[in-house]
Amino acid sequence: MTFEMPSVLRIDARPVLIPFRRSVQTASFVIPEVPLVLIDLHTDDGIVGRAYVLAFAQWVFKPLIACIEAASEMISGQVLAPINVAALLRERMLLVGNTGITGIAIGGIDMALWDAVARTHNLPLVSLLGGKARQLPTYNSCGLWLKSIESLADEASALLEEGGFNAVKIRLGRSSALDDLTAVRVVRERIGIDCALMADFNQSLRTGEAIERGRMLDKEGLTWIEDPIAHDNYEGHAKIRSSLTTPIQTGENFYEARKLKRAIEMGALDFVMPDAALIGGVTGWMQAAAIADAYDIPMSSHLYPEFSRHLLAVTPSAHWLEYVDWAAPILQDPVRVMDGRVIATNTPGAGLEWDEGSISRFLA
Ligand code: SMN
Ligand code: MG
Repeated sequence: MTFEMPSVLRIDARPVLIPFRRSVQTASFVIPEVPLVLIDLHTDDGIVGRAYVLAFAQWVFKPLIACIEAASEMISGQVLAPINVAALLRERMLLVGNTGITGIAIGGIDMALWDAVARTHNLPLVSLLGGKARQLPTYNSCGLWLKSIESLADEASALLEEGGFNAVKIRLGRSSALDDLTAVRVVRERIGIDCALMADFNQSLRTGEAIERGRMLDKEGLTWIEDPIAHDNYEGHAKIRSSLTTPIQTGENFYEARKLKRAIEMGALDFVMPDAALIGGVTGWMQAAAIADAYDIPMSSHLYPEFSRHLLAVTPSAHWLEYVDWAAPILQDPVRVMDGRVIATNTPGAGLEWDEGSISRFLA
């Protein structure tokens, strides 16, 4: 018996703007509503691979969709082979660059390609990748934004209750370092010592300041300090890391696995948390997972819980899954968290089925 893979016909991209339950406010950016671009990759045997990407801001819709549509023309007629198609796209976009909007487009298309391959073989993505679904430790990242300190304790309790979580992430980088310390203590007092507490500065500090603030926080039992300074300042990360005992987490801005290797070699991080889209989709994630494994670096996910539940299950040094519910309103079967754990779906693909009724309401 022979098997012939289908070919790519075209990619459709649609913008949606979904309200947040708690809108994103960090020390370096604000996102008032969730701007997603939905990707439908059609094959010539009728299978549709699906993924969405976060556009970060509404103005990004136009150039991102233009980029996905250009990519659609570049790969139309190609056999459904994500590794080869991703290489082709990278080659065609080499001179423009593979970061930023083009990087998001390449990653999103790669995810949709893998979803289509898994659907073609009638397998959940985790099985296609050779793994088995398992319960993944998950933290709730849907709140504790840079808001008034008075609201944090109650919000922390609410976040834990939402899915039986025992881990949450707080955002830091207030103008006063003491206020950050107070915010962490207020949340810790409420959640107790047995709950994991992650802290994200969203790249808002300079190296010296990060060392000072890091030292103030070093005895607070944080699981990690994330992105204290500009994401590509590896020298600075290394200095901070050697001055603190709290592990340094970074990587949500890595646009290819090679950046991880370089950051590790420069001593910039203890933990890494690639973003499934930015790192280059499933293809880029698997390359990053191999590097993290080789250097024994615990690897968590950034956003995209729908794909990440499959990917972390085949990541040798898997650490934490970041849970956000931002795409839930447009999905027929949103990610389910039970006892603070998430498990890969057992339907074909990554488990994304659009709720077309809600999509028509949120179409931008
Ligand atoms: C973050 C990144 C991008 C959008 C929203 C929030 C944040 C995280 O850095 O790690 O969740
Ligand atoms: Mg972050």
